[in-house]
Amino acid sequence: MTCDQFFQSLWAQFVPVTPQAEHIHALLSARGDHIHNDHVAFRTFANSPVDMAHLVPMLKRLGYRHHEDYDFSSKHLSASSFLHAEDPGAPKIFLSELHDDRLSAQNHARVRALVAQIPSDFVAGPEAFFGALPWSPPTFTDYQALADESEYAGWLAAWGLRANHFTVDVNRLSSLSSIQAVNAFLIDQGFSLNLSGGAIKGTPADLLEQSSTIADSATVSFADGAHTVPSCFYEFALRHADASGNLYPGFVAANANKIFESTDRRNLK
Ligand code: OOG
Ligand code: NI
Repeated sequence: MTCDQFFQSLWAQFVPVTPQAEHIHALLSARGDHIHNDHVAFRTFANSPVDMAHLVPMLKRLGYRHHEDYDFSSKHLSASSFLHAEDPGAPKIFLSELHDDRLSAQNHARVRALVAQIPSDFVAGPEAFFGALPWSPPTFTDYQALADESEYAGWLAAWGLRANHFTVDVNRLSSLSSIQAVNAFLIDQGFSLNLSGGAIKGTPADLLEQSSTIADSATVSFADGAHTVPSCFYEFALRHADASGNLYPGFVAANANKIFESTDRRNLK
């Protein structure tokens, strides 16, 4: 699988549960813009057959190398970023994992019951990121109990490994040149922004300014019936040049900490 095919497949799984993404694309295209993807993000469970240690070799196979690590202790998450080793224009990848052993005993047990179902060879290729749920769907009660303590845990139990957002590379837009302008455009078009920590995450001094929409909602088949829950969202990133004139390639933990909340149920439209 080539890197292009990988992102095409991710997009094909993302759009049906994130109709706003196609809508935003159409609106920007109509203004003459070409959309480039800055990055995608994946979520997973630590200490499992789908943990970062199992997934990173698949990213390497696609040509990626590890860049940096990030820590989100209040959310019991850790994460790493990956850059393409040869193609600086390729999308970046943000991969995080939940340390469920730091949740309550009940929710730790709920996660372990899901993890126990994952075939040991589930991660055999980059297809592992294509949204096939590695466990049977949880009950809605378990989903809610997980999400009450960790929105991330609930989301991951329901959705599995898939691109939870794509990101418009604002540096490469021609019709909008600041995050302020992007946000004004989105609000004008009726989209809801994730306002956690403010509509704009980061400053020029951080070398990365970001904003994101509130996730769409979609119907998930839980073990005991279908329910509408937050699905996936869209992000916008403007990168600034560092002292040597290179665009900052990493992520900013304080920004990311707020972007995670784009899929919180309290924001459900
Ligand atoms: C990832 C949140 C972090 C960024 O650009 O900092 C992020 C997630 O929601 O899984 O996307
Ligand atoms: Ni992101």
